[in-house]
Amino acid sequence: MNLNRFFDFIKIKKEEIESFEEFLILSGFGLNFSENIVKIYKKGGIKDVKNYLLDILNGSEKDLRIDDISTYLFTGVNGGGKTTSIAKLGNFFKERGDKVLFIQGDTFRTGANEQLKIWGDRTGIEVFLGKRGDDPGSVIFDGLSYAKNRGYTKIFIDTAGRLSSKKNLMEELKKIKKVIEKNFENVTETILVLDSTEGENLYSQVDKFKEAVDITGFFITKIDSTIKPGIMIPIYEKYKIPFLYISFGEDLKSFEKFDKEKFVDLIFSPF
Ligand SMILES: Nc1nc2c(ncn2[C@@H]2O[C@H](COP(=O)(O)OP(=O)(O)OP(=O)(O)O)[C@@H](O)[C@H]2O)c(=O)[nH]1
Ligand SMILES: [Mg+2]
Repeated sequence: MNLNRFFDFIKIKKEEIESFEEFLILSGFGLNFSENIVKIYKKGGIKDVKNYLLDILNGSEKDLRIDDISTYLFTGVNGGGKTTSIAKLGNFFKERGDKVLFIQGDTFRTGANEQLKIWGDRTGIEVFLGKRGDDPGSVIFDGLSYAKNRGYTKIFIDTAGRLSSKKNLMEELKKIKKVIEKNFENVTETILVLDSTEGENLYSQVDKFKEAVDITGFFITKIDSTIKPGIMIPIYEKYKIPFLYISFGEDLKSFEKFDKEKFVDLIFSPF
């Protein structure tokens, strides 16, 4: 469906209600949610729809928590954008003058160390690496000890991408968080990266990751590559886990704080 056409339709043509519903479903809202929105649209038009969505998103904006020594644990499925998001946020703090360290807890994937190292070189951020095949918990333990001894204040911990259906990998993640919290301060934020191109798969991802490690915030990625941004709204309605950031490209600057008004506008804008 051509979204520009939908945009004309916003200027109200009643007979196009059906394509409005189709647009909503294609935008990731899901069937029930879309039907409900259509009802609201019929009563009051697009302005009411936007207000309805904004109401649902009450409380969805969250500032990243900052402690004296902050540790940010990034989790998510394979290829969702964990490492890139760490690079972006780390670079933001580095430019602000903070002492930033990246720790590579992905000891599994070939090239994981090299990839984080490249981001480290590009941003001037130090990277703590283990060896491929090492236990991720012990690499992270060593990395955090290293950080503590050298006065790092913003520590980003990367983890291997894992399918949420793989029970042993979810157990590994649990263990990683336990190792950190037993030996150091509590993790400041446990962030789940939500690849917005994943659509309805995101439900089972959130279910499994939050069960394993109690997610404190989402980092939305690839909003530039999806036609389904709407999914984030029922996701918030269901889980009430706030959104920290949203990213819209591969380079270091392509991200910003999540803003619910901007987000709702984005859903209803042509691209
Ligand atoms: N278009 C677009 N691409 C993105 C965005 N964020 C990340 N990517 C790309 O997505 C791909 C995967 O990103 P990574 O950061 O390597 O993902 P990951 O979750 O660390 O992947 P694994 O460690 O293999 O699980 C890369 O090609 C990134 O450049 C985004 O916001 N928009
Ligand atoms: Mg990665």
